[in-house]
Amino acid sequence: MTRVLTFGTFDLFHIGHVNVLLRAAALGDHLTVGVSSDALNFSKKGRYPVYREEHRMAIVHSLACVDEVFVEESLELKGDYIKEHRADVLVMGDDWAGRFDHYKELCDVVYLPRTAEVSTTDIIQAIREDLG
Ligand code: C2G
Repeated sequence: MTRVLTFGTFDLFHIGHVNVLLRAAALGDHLTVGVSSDALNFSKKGRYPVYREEHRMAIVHSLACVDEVFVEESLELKGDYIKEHRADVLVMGDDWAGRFDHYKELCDVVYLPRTAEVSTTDIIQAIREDLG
């Protein structure tokens, strides 16, 4: 059984998120998703996600291709998460290409191409412009 692990915020869940999760799931038999905490997002981006972490986790967990979810508390803990979840493959979008190559000691590391022309930031911007 091949266990796949991926991470993300998955705020304002959109088609790019669906695509990366379906492709991650297709690389193995079991998909675990680390959903980044509200606090981690605040420390990285200086703002909280629109949807709070319990809701983002519930949305991701509701997908048929996702077997397990947990809260990603820190970007630096990926090695621990890989071991804890016994991951054979770490999957990340190619916006992170090269950044996690050092985990190749622990498991395979695969970067998948992002879906073009959709992002949470653009959705927020479009809503602001429509309503502003
Ligand atoms: N994604 C994608 N195509 C898009 C947008 C996002 O393939 N158009 C992918 C990203 O590459 C990532 C996943 O969807 O693999 C989640 O994206 P984000 O929610 O933006 O996650 P991010 O904030 O980059 O994750 O340890 C990583 C952190 O959890 C941060």
